[in-house]
Parts: sequence; structure tokens; C-alpha cells
Amino acid sequence: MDRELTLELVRVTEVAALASSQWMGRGKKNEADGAAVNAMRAMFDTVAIKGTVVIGEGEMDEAPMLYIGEKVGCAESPEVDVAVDPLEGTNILAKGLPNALSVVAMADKGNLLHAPDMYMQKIAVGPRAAGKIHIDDPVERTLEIVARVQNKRISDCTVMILDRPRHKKIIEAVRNAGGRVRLIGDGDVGSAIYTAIPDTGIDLCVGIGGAPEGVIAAAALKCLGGEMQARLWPEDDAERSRCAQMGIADTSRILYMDDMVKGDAIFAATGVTDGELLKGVRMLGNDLAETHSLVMRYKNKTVRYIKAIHNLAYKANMVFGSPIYFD
Ligand code: VTB
Repeated sequence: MDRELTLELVRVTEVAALASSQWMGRGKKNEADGAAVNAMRAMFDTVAIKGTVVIGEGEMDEAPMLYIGEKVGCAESPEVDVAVDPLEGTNILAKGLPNALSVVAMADKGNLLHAPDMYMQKIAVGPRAAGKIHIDDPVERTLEIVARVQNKRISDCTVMILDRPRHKKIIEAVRNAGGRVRLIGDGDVGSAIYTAIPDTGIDLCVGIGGAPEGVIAAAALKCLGGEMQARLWPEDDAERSRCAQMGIADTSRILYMDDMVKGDAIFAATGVTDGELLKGVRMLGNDLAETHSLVMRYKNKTVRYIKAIHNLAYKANMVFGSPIYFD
């Protein structure tokens, strides 16, 4: 994968963020997601790759675009695997809450885990704790490690966890150990990434979230030198047989970074609503819109933050499908 692809990938998340942000706070998550998908799909057609969507909007029969197996890009090479989440946090965007992102990860063909749409148990940490944690450690022990390597007290550590009944025990355990908990409604791609960026104030991310989101987050953490460990979490026999089909017969198996993302990786994210890491899309008037993005690549470790001013009059078709204004 050429270095230039990193900047190409930002264009893809930017346009998806611009499109979905038009639905911010309107209570319509499906429309918001649809707008992100359409825009991202259209922009992918301008990127010089021969890409296959391995993590996308669903199976071919359930998603009209960016479905698993769909080909994207306008060139014959390089052959790459693409993992997309055009709008990570559809509910939070619909409610106008923070931390909605548009994200894409890319690796050489065959190098991304084709995670099925099911749950995944995850733990994510930044570079200082990478290599030192274990998914099966009690969270109290993980907190001790994360605090020690960062020269912090446990009481200074914040753990980001999806606000779900299934996390009741782990939330209690963190609090009893003296740690702080930030509960989020959605968006555990972001929370995993925040652990690897010091000024977000997030030290650890644990819990059960979507498996596709887990692989995307692993690609980002790989570029940042952090670590994610995971385990697929099938809920019934149909899901267990899907795991077996993809070569994971033993679902208790721990997935390490290389199991999820091999070799080089590129990751791009654009903020849709304001978040810990990126500002959301700002409408500046006169058809101008501002986006904030992050793009990085495992091979060279450069982390770029890109602020862009877009003139929507010049990309209305790409962003809106056709010009749509909410008067
Ligand atoms: C998480 C979260 C996503 O799904 O992966 C979550 O990061 C897991 O599913 O934004 P549940 O909502 O069933 O707990 C999302 O909320 C949506 O994909």
C-alpha cells in the first residue's frame, strides 16, 4: 500500500462525515447511516485501489451498499481489504450526542479478520500498557498495571465502557477498585482508540461490543502502538457455526493483534459530532463546512490530524446524493 493512500482514505471518511452530519440531532438514525454509506461508497469509486469490503454494512442480501464482499476502488492494484463503519454511533448522532465518527481501515488483501456481525469481548490499552495486559486478568489487576505504567494512581484512571446491563459486574469492579468509569451509549471504536492518545483522559476500554468494530479499532491501535485483545462472543449455534466457517472453531480462543490485522494497516477517522479525539463537522455558512480527521499508517507511525474546509457547493452530489437542504 502506497503512502499516498493514507490521504485518499481521509477523503472517504470526510465525505461520509459531511453527509451524515446533515442528520445530526434529527432523531433519524437510518437516514443518517444511509447518507454516510452513500457518500462513502461514491468517494471510494475515486480511490486507486482494488478493494474488497471485508467488514461493512452487512451481508450482500441485507445491505445495498458497502456489503461484505463488495468491490470498491477504481484501479487494478493494490489489492486491499477494506473495513468500513461509515457512521460509528448512529444512535448518538441521531440524538446529537458526542463521539460519532466515520471510520475506515485498510490492509493488504487477506490481512484483516473477516469478523462476522456478532459480539466480541474486548480490552484495549495504549502503548505503555501494550504487551503487559491480558484479557482474562481481573479488571482490578489490569487497572493496577495501567496505572503503574503511566505513573498514575488507580483513582486517576478512567475506564470507558459501553452502558449496557451486561457490563454491570465489570463497572462495579472498576469502581470498587477505585477507578473511574465513563459510560458511553455507543461507539466503542472511539473508546478503544482514546486509550492510545494521552490527552483524551481514557486509560482503558473493556467490555463486549460489536466484532466488526473490534477489528477496525485493532487496526487503529496497531498504528498507534497500543494493544487490543479480543474473543468472539457468539450467542447461539448459528453464530457459533459462523465462527467455525471462518476458521475459529474454538470461540474461546483469544484474538491478538496479528489475528485481527496482519502486516501494514492504514486507518482514517473523521469526527461527525464532537468527541474526545476529534471535533465534529461544523457548518460555517456560505456552504462551507469544516471537518477534523485523523489518519495514520502502521508502517511509518505518523499520526496526522487534518482540518479541512469543504465548499459543499462543489461536492453537493457526493455529500447529499442530490442537493438536499433542511430549510
Ligand atoms: C458497539 C458500539 C456500536 O454496537 O460495538 C455496539 O460501538 C454493540 O452492540 O456503536 P449493542 O448496541 O447491541 O450493545 C454499536 O452500538 C452499534 O454498532
